[in-house]
Amino acid sequence: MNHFNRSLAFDPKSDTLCLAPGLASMEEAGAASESRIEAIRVEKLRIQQILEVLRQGERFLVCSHARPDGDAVGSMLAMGMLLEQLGKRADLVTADRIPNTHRGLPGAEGIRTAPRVHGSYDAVILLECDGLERTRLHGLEKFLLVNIDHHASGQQFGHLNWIDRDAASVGEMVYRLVKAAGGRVTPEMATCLYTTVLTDTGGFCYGSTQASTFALARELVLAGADPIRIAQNVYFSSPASKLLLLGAALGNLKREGRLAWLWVTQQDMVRTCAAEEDCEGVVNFALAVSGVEAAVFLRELPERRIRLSIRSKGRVNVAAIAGRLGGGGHKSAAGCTLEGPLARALDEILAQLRPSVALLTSDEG
Ligand SMILES: [Mn+2]
Repeated sequence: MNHFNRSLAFDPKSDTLCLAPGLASMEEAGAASESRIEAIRVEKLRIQQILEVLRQGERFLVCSHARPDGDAVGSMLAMGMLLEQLGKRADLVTADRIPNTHRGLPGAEGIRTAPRVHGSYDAVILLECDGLERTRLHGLEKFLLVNIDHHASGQQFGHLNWIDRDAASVGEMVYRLVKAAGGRVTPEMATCLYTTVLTDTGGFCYGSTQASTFALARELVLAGADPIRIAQNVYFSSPASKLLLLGAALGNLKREGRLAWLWVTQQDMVRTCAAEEDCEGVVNFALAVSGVEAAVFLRELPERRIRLSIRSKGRVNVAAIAGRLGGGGHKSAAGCTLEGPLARALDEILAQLRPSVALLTSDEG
């Protein structure tokens, strides 16, 4: 039995009572329940429309954002496997190489890295992109675009758009697509999809972690994903350069009330022989400080611009803040790129964050 399919498990009465205890009146409860029913209706429609595109076409391009993370790589691979099961041809392309951590995923060797897309496709499946430019791939504009995303900053930029901001990962959405298509979740596919959930929830710590996330994890483990091997691969397989870089960043840790930040210079990157992917997760060490509600990791890029990773424990909407600075992301995990030098970028982000944390009342949370 599939414990995960939310539309099958949906019961309007129990849903209203369990998920919306703070509602003031029956009218509000009714409205919440109606919007939920509407959301499920739209999702069913989107899934059917996407499956129709997949069934009608022959050749597909599957891509995700530049600097691909676990969700990008895992959901691309699973989508490729679904297309293969449907008897279709799928090319998997990203602008940047697959990080070491995820290079061992089943089928990862088949992902091509290229700045431009050639060839003809019946559709392009874009996973985890809140805009075409996130792919940093050229040549996509002319194709039929299918956009599958779960970012708070998700945009209706495709011809077909399926955006579920409550999904723990885009991999979770691909899983729903596989089930709706009557596809088989193979051990290889389960491994890829479990990786998307584990990495996008930071090990079931944040993001959209909820009961259905564990139901999905359970389904994937039953389908053959090995949770211990995947966790070891994600958390205990770091190159030494990553930990040396973390040391440099921790040496720069600063705290101001509910804010904390740390940074690395380009010189730190060179000295520790760190790659871009070694910066992944560094920001969480600033967020780990007790009482801190929002944290920033700043990294000086080779051309002096500054890359920012912004995180919150859930009470500060960092997607909105990143959005104002030209970036985007999720409510509690977002990013943007600012002009240097480092001190100027730090001033700019602190000017945005200070009023947000000042709004938090001390008795809350
Ligand atoms: Mn994601």
